[in-house]
Amino acid sequence: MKSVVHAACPHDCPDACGVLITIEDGRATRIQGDPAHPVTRGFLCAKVAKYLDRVYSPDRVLYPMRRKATIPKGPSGADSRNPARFAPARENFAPNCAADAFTRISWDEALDEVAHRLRRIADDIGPEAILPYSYGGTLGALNGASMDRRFFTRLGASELERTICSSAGEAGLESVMGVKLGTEPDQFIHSRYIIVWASNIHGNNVHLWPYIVEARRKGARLVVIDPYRTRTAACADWYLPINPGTDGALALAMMHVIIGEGLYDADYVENYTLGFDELSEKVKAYPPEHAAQWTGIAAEDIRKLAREYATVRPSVIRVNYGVQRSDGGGMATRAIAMLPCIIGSLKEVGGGIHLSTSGAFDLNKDALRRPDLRPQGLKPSRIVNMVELGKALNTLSDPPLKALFVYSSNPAAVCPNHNEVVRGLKRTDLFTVVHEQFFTDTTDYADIVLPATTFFEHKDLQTAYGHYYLQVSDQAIEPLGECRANVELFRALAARMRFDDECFSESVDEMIEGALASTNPWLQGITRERLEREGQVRLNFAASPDASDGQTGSVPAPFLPFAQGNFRTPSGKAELYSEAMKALGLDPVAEFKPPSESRHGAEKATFPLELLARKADNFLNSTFTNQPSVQQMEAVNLLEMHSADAGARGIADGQMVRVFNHRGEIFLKARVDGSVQPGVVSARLNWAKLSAGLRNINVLTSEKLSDLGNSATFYSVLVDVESTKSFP
Ligand SMILES: Nc1nc2c(c(=O)[nH]1)N[C@H]1C(S)=C(S)[C@@H](COP(=O)(O)OP(=O)(O)OC[C@H]3O[C@@H](n4cnc5c(=O)[nH]c(N)nc54)[C@H](O)[C@@H]3O)O[C@H]1N2
Ligand SMILES: Nc1nc2c(c(=O)[nH]1)N[C@H]1C(S)=C(S)[C@@H](COP(=O)(O)OP(=O)(O)OC[C@H]3O[C@@H](n4cnc5c(=O)[nH]c(N)nc54)[C@H](O)[C@@H]3O)O[C@H]1N2
Ligand code: SF4
Ligand SMILES: [Mo]
Repeated sequence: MKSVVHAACPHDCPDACGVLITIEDGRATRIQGDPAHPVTRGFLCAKVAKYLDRVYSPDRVLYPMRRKATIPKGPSGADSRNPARFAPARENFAPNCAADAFTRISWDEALDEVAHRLRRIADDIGPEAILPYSYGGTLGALNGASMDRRFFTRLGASELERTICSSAGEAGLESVMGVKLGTEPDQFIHSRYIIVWASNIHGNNVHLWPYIVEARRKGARLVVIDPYRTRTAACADWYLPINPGTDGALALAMMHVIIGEGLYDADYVENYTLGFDELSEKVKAYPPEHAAQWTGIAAEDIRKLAREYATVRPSVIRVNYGVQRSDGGGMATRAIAMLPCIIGSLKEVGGGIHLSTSGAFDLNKDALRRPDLRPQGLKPSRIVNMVELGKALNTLSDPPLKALFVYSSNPAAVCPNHNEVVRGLKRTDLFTVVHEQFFTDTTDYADIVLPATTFFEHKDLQTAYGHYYLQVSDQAIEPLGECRANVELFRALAARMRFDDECFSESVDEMIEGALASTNPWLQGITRERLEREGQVRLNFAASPDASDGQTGSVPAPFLPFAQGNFRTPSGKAELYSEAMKALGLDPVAEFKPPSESRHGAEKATFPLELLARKADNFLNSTFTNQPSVQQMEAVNLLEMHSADAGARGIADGQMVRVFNHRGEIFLKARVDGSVQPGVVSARLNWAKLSAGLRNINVLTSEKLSDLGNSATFYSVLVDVESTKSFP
């Protein structure tokens, strides 16, 4: 029997694609992009197009496992033979050797043991000795954050501050606009000037590209601002390589020009912004000549960029999270978010700014997460920042962490200061549970490994952060082996812990309905049944009185939420001056300070080169890195560097190098190909156990938090490089 199921890709990606899965006799035989999804348009990225290989991989975790008493924590068996070296890994890499460290147990045994250990830790030391750790494995509304939150809240565990990705930028954007809304992808067709700012469109947001292509066919110009020459930069009309972490200076200098030359929209500024006078005063300190020293972009180019951006209309900014992975990333995003406010492009179809659209999906999160389950009488729970996992595992006291429960995340690969994370994970007195699809870097440190479903194997509700379509993702196949979805795992654990609150027995459909029961008008008329019937439904912007969106026939009118102000800030205006920023001890307008770990920063004397510890175009953070068919598409274990820096160190293309700083060292192969400027080197995220010495790029990155939002600073790292012949 053959059938086709509509699902939605739950990976941490703005595109949130509609997916069609063909099922024959209970087995998935084909995956394709849903042609009916207006943004997916029938195609998938290269990695998810190969998803059958992932679902049916021989390397899946299929059963609960317990570490063998004789096997110490850490990569073991064949893994420690230094699997990958510089070759794509398949012949050397046998992830299931990791499985040799474990013995298969039943779900009953696993649940009993986990419940027993957690209960004992909670009773003897206190529930705050337990830390859940999850992030972007699935962005499904249910499996991402519902039953798990209920469980840990009811338990009184320490709370994880989930800010490893985007919170600095979000805080920066929200400080100006009050909400995360962005230019809808199809409006890009109407743009005539497109600035792609710290955004790797071909790698991380590929479904925006067709709209940009269409705009360019009609004459739009594409400008890319990125320290790394991405594929998008390579095909831009104008590529501006910027020094990492200096975007705040560029944005302030652009506003210097726009305001100084009277290119701003006086009417929009007058009616819908707050603090224009203070901003005008502030930007006087940022003439292009000044910004040029930091950014590495010539003053004349900054002037030209500012003038073109303000006058070639509509102009739009696709800013992404690359800007905010540095010390001053929140402030930089704040400054960039001011640009469309002063030129008034938020009222134009094809104008505005797009960082994220996630603020539009105002699901009933409390219904999903149930913060009210926290036992009465407990003090507010301790908050542990996920970026600082190493520090937390090694130094927290009162109480120290005694149990770590990891799901939907691979902290032993993605967390900064990897050596410290690993030191903590190796603690023999730490009880670690990992719920996973694969034997990752993190399962190498687990006491108990539990098998997790892929999105083919469970149902969920899917929002997006790059468009405005909500979807139900249907279950396509039965779970493989004994895999369980996050929702089912925490439901079962709650029962084992004898949490008898009714919400632990809510069905998946009831949970979806609970999430949709929101007072937000944009969700009006969107029911579970309708989502199941239609696959994807655009948010109901017509129902909102404050958006200038009226449904005209069957064609939705363009969504221009800020055309007449309506910012969700305290003042209701775009806040170019912000009391909230002032209260945080930050400049209430905006300012630029070089990241401390940069060539202009306080730590400039430590190491000479700035490292971009970037994502890989064909992986998704550390996901997909172990999949042979995906590995074939990605060059791994490379250090990209400029010929000037390579030459000065006697390094030739293809040679082995040691990359190091005070936190650690890794061994990579030099590639001297012009993707970075002098003074900058770049390497990509991968599994540690697929890299020489079993260490990945995060041995070099810092736990330092950003200025806003307590986010990570993966792109503010100083290192040095030397050629080497010996490596571990
Ligand atoms: N293929 C693929 N897709 C992904 C991911 C992946 O790993 N692989 N990850 C997903 C996730 S979790 C996220 S958060 C999104 C993120 O997607 P993006 O926001 O696009 O994130 P990044 O790749 O971190 O950064 C984007 C670009 O910013 C550049 N950049 C770095 N520092 C600076 C700087 O200081 N200034 C400027 N102007 N540019 C800078 C980088 O070189 C990069 O090309 O993508 C998602 N999609
Ligand atoms: N050097 C460097 N480090 C980075 C970044 C960078 O750009 N450079 N990017 C950072 C960013 S932006 C982010 S968002 C983080 C991402 O950090 P993570 O969210 O940890 O991302 P992934 O590496 O994709 O790991 C997700 C894991 O969840 C598993 N998984 C998938 N679905 C499910 C599920 O339904 N249930 C369970 N239990 N598990 C599941 C996958 O198999 C995978 O191993 O990494 C950060 N780390
Ligand atoms: S990872 Fe992104 S582009 Fe690829 S299928 Fe999923 S949502 Fe679409
Ligand atoms: Mo992310």
